[in-house]
Amino acid sequence: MELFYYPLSRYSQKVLIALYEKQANFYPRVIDIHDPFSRQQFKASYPTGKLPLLKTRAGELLPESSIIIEYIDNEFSTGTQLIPTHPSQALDVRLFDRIIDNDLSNQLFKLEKLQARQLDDPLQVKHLENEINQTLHQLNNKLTDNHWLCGDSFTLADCALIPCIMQMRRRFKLYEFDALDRYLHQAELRGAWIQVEEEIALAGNAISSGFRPIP
Ligand SMILES: N[C@@H](CCC(=O)N[C@@H](CS)C(=O)NCC(=O)O)C(=O)O
Repeated sequence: MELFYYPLSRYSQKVLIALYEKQANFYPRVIDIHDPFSRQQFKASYPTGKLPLLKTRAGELLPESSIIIEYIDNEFSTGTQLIPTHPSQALDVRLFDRIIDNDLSNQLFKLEKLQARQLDDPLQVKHLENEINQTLHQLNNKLTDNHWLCGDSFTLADCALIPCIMQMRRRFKLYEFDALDRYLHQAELRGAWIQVEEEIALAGNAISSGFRPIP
C-alpha cells in the first residue's frame, strides 16, 4: 500500500491520522504540491493531481480522504475502529465528516486563497469567518455531550476535525468555545496526531531550509 500525500495539507493529515490509528503499514510517497516538477510527475500518473491518493496492494488508485479512510478501516482489523458498526452511529460519523470537510476545511481554503493572493476583500473575509464560526458553534455543541466528536470513541470525524482546529488555533479564538478548547488539548496528546505533527515539523523545516526531496 502506498500513500501519496503532502504533510502540510489538511486532507493528507486526515488520512495520516487514520493510518496511524489503524497501525497500518504503508509506503510514504511525499509529493510537494508547491514544486512544479514534483507536481507534474505526479499528474502524469494521476491527472487530477489531487492529494491524498492511496495505491492499494491490488494496485487500485483511491482518491478522497474519506473514501481512503473507509477502505483502510475495512482492510485492517488492527487499531481504532474509525467507522462504527452500528448504522445510526456510522451515519452520524459520516455526517460530521462531511460537515467538517465542506463547512470548515473548504471554507478555510477559501480564506487562505484570499490571503495568499492578498486580495483586499474584507466583506468576503468577514462572510467566510462568520460561516466558519457558525460551524465551530455546531461542533462545540456536539462536543459538550461527547468525549470525541461523535461519542466515546475516536472516529473518522475526529480524523477530519483535528487537522482543521490545529491550523485554526492561530487565527480563530478557539478558547472561547469551552468544549472545543478541551477537545483541542485532548487531541494534542493523541499518539496518532503526535506522529503527524512530527511529519509536519520535518516538512516545514525542509521548506524553510530550501531542501526539496528527490521525487
Ligand atoms: N475532497 C478531497 C480534497 C483533496 C484536496 O483538495 N487536496 C488538495 C491538497 S489539501 C490538493 O490536492 N490540491 C492540489 C490541486 O488541487 O491541484 C479529499 O478529501 O481528499
